[in-house]
Amino acid sequence: MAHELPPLPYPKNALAPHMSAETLEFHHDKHHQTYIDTLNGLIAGTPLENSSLEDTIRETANNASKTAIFNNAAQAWNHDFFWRSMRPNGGGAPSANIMEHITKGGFENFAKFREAFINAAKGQFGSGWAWLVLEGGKFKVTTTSNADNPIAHNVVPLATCDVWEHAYYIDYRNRRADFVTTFIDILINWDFVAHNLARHSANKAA
Ligand code: MN3
Repeated sequence: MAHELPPLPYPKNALAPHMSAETLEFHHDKHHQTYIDTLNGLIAGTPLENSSLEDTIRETANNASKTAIFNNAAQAWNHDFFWRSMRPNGGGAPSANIMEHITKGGFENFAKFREAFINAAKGQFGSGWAWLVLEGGKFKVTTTSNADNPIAHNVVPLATCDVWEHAYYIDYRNRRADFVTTFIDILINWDFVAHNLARHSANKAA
């Protein structure tokens, strides 16, 4: 079964003006679609043809002969996760449960966490992703380069912000700092973070 482009979880104009319909048209319909199409071409007729994206990522990570498959599978997965990491009227203060995880993760308060996320996203040199992850049971802010993602490192992703230039160039030009600040203040979907946290806890208990 070939992979298919998952639809956006909201209409294309739902995040405007913070992320325009034009950005989503290019980023979802063209960039994300291309990763899916390229991946399907690379795995056609191979044993990976029927694997989930997550399994494909785990099976091809750190395998130099499978770099192209890894890159396209990880980018396909990362983008779907990124769309769901945002929502219309997102941002704001997270729930008490998430706040507790933030302070347990060693962040003094929400402002310090916010600053750490913005600095990490700003500091990722070149293309990549900024992540909120659960590592060793604790919230942590990390970045990855190019297509790399936490799944390849057995870390639990909770939310991500795409910091490839194509994610912000139409709306913010070169101003990555403004884009990532908008992401954490206005776009992030804290319910999705809570959902990923609950899913991880349920898996661990099972
Ligand atoms: Mn992208």
